[in-house]
Amino acid sequence: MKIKGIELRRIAMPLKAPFRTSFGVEYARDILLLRVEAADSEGWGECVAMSEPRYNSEYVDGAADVLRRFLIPALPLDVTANTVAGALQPFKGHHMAKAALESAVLDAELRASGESFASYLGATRDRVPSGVSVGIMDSVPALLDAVEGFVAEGYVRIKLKIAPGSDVGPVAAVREHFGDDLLLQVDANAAYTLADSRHLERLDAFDLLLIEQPLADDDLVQHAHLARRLTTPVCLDESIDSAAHAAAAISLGACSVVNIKPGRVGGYLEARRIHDLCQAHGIAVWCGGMLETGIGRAANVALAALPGFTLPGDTSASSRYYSKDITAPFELNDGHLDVPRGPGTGVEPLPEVLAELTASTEWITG
Ligand code: NPQ
Ligand code: MG
Repeated sequence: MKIKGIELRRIAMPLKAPFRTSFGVEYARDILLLRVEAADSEGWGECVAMSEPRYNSEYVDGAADVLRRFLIPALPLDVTANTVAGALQPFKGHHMAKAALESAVLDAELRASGESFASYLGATRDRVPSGVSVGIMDSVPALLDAVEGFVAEGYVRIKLKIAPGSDVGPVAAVREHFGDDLLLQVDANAAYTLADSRHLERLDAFDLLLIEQPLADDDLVQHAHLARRLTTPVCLDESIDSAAHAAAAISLGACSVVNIKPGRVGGYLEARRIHDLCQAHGIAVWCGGMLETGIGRAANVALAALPGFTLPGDTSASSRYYSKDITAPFELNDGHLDVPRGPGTGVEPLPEVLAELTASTEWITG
């Protein structure tokens, strides 16, 4: 596929409500979109980096910079999605920037051939169960209200963000209020240390599906120690940057579940390799989320339809975060999202909405 040029577009998406985690609170999303213009198709990719490097080391200005200075110029003029990662390999890190570029190329390629992301990746289902991530709230009543609303909407699994000082209490209250049938899990975003093991053991009383990323990103060995002490399964998010990290974590016994985020691992092709590896080792996977617009969400839903994704993902409806999405909104249907089946991601930005939210655009030719 011959590439004519690539557009970098920054959009500002206000969040419906502030989203608080152990690393901070977000009020809006500052998102970098890529549009690859090829000879006879175009493709879109979404960069999931945050505006500040709080979730991981990437941030959106940094992603735009590395894309324009190094990654885009390194692409051969004639490229296929399969060869993108190899062409970008001389440049270390920057997985979210690389993932956005590979996704846009893959979208353009699949649109040209008429195949969907779902079909290309090997999806085996036509809808996926939808979970929701609930931010840290100011009070337990506010948290119960929020969870009540999501349960009423049909979300099949609730994930509570936790942090030291806001963990056992809120989790106990939610379990008590909603009963034993609620699928419930927690995400600490690396806020604890191994010295908190005894405290984290208290979460074992609440029959959680898993505890996500309790310890620091590079604490693989410490996660293995913690996993041996908890009955709650340990799931890794930030620690898993690649299939190689996943293999190391599995081999160490650092986790029994993996949260797969295509941005974090450098793209949908690496995401699929992690899926395959985990499936071969009996490690459950689920699809994480980074508050994507409809562009990133569509591709995530396609990935989540692969057979090894045996737990509900953070693949929520568009309305979880946004009153107006840039694509036709993803909507819950009996707690599920339909897997798009059109060419590429199967969704396109709505031109008027996109124009309204655009802060800047930049056109880059090889
Ligand atoms: C996680 N996501 O699983 C992340 C973390 C996260 C859905 O819980 C702005 C942009 C705010 C990305 C907050 C969910 C964010 C963000 C949290 C990602 O760890
Ligand atoms: Mg997480």
